[in-house]
Amino acid sequence: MKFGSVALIGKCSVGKSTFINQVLKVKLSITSHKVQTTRNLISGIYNDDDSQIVIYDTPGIFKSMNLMNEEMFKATKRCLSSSDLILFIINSTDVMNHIDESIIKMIKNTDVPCILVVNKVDLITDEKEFFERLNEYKKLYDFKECVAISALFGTNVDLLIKDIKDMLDEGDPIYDTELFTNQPVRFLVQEYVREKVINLTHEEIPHSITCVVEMWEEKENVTKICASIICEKESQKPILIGKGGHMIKEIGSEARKDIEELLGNKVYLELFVKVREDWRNKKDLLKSYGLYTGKAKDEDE
Ligand SMILES: Nc1nc2c(ncn2[C@@H]2O[C@H](COP(=O)(O)OP(=O)(O)O)[C@@H](O)[C@H]2O)c(=O)[nH]1
Ligand SMILES: [Mg+2]
Repeated sequence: MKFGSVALIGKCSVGKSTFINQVLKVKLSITSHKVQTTRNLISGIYNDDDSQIVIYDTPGIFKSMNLMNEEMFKATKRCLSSSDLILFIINSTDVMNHIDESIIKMIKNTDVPCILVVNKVDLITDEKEFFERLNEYKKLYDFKECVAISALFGTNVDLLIKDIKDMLDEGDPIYDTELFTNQPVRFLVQEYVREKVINLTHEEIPHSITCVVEMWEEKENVTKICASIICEKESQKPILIGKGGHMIKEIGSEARKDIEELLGNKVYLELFVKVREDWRNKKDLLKSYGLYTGKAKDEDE
């Protein structure tokens, strides 16, 4: 039996969350074409007959550093050094830039072996150019392995899993093999709502909100959930509610479909919008939203 943990790292939108969902065959990590969707370290658990692999989807690296982003960055660093294997995911059509270079630096700072995963191979049009771009990465670091996949379509994902298993040590599972995550269901529900907001709104809204489940009640044949969408300015409230409540209704009905699929039960979802001024810079609020661990303080400073 193989057991180990694997951390995913890579620029925004390379397909880390799509990969974890493809491996687990469930929607664990929310995805969007907009940058900076993943905020927490999300761990998924892959189980098969001869292995258990804990996969961490990291939030990655950011340009702007508010308190929330700083926390996410530190959590990412901790996660990389404490895992057994790192998957550095790149997009086959991207050109290497300074963010990739800083990621490679982070990888070098750990003693953890790393596989270079080239995602979105379905988008390659010019192979020669592709191999040239790939060489730029390979020059900077001696990756244990390089695997080309399409996380969206599932191409070569099984091959990659096999490579991962080959590189992990023998060990017994530590989680129940029926589980696909150690995240509470409540967290997933909050994330589903947040995904709908990200996909339905524009500009600063996607980054300025978070979602909190306030009430959860199991009734006969239906799960009743009340949740708040927290925004950071009074002016964002009418955007989230929309004309005649149109936006909040659409967010709610889209999220409800996903939650029903997750729970396998009928769901009644009620959403509210609340304003918490500048919440992304307030430690207490970040803590209560599960976005601040406080651990970072003692290590890196
Ligand atoms: N064409 C294509 N698109 C992909 C693939 N993997 C992910 N995407 C898309 O890329 C976008 C970003 O994916 P996401 O998983 O959120 O990226 P993350 O920021 O690295 O977690 C989404 O719109 C995905 O549907 C792939 O293999 N092929
Ligand atoms: Mg993501």
